Amino acid sequence: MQNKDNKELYIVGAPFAGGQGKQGVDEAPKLLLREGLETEIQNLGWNTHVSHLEFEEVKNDTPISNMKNPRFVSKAAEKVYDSVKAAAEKGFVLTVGGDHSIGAGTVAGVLAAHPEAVVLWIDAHADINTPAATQSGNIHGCPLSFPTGIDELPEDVEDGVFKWLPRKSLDFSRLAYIGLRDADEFEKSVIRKYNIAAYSMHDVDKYGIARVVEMALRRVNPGNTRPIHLSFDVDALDPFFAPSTGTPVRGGLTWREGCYICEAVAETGNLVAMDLVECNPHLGEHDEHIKSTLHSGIALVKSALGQTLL
Ligand SMILES: [Mn+2]
Repeated sequence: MQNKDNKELYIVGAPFAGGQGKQGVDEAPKLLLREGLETEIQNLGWNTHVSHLEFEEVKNDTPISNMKNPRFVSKAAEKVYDSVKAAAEKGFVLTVGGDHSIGAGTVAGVLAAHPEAVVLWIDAHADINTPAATQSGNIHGCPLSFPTGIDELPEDVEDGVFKWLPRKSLDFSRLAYIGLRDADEFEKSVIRKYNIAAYSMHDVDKYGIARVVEMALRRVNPGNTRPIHLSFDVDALDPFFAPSTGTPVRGGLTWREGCYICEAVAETGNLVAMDLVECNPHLGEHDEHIKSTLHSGIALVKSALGQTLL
């Protein structure tokens, strides 16, 4: 359980772009801070501590299974894991990406500090492809395959790629999705096979966002006893509100629906960690697109950290 008097908040900047093919997503942490992220958090009563990770390129990083940049991503996610674990033992940890491949590290890191934690994955995509099943080869579509243990990488995997990551630390009964609208056939089969709590945009349309959040939390955290890790991919929002992102998909959450999810999770009193990923300031047609994406991200973080409308 979260110690509610602990107002120490660790911002881990994870400027990593190697989990997908588009440059620019690595510039988001610095830009979000420049747009006032830290000050806004301080204004909500948190004591902030900021660190920025650095990731070393890996030479001759040939594919393993279908994964592109496997050694680079594995090393980066391990670095994220170490920082997130250390921070989560001391207070709230906000990891700012970077692409969503760092989620392998944040989920494992939060679970190392809070073994009972549940994960809410807010995303247009399910990000649970395996190294063999991924069509694109981009590991930002695979992070959940590792902590759930379905990745099927052999024990003696080349260069120990993702060997550092504790497998099966995340039980499927403790993972919930909200906002899905672009899961591929393999991911749909995984969701069905393991009976994962998955709420697509169809469910948001049908039940409304309040009931969806309530149902998701009831499925993975009945009794509200477990700590919560909220991993928010900005592409969960409709591209109208977050156009500057690598894999935008129409028909997403509105600004208010996104903020509502964060507010409702904050209200549980059990949120211990959040990721904000996939803001890419190189994408978008003009400056307004970039600004609105960054400000959507900041609004989500504030909503998760205690800001209320009244
Ligand atoms: Mn994602």
